[in-house]
Amino acid sequence: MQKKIYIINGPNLNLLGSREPEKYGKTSLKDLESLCFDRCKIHGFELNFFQSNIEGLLIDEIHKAINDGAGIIINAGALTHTSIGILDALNMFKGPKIEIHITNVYARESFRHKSYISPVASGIIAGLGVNSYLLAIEALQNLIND
Ligand code: CA2
Repeated sequence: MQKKIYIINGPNLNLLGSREPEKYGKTSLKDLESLCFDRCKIHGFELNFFQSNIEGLLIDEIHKAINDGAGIIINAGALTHTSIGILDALNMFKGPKIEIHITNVYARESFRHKSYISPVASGIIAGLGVNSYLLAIEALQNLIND
């Protein structure tokens, strides 16, 4: 059976490609999903790609990953900097989990320098545009299959 990975996207990332392209790039979330699907296919991963603006739905998705996920890639958006609920849910997931950001959060406002997720992440990728997602899939491939 194929190993399933979860890519979980938080608030406002549904707007990808349509607003602030100088910051977040021109790729839409739909196009990003399809790029991720193609990359997962190469590595033999089944992909569950999810976005929500609602914190509880993101936590529900992490719970699904606890049941059947081999790895998690999460861009929790602004909730990265505030959510103990997401931290607690991620902490219960025992497999590899990669925190990602499109922008370099450390080059931005100081409130973006704090992440509740980083202490439980296997690794962090930030500032590489939507390529952060593809690099995280590569990282999971190493962490899961090696
Ligand atoms: O750089 C990232 O990936 C962030 O997680 C994006 C969040 C921000 O709050 C984090 O500090 C860093 C914001 C997501 C907003 O997404 C948009 C996408 C396109 C247009 C407008 C917003």
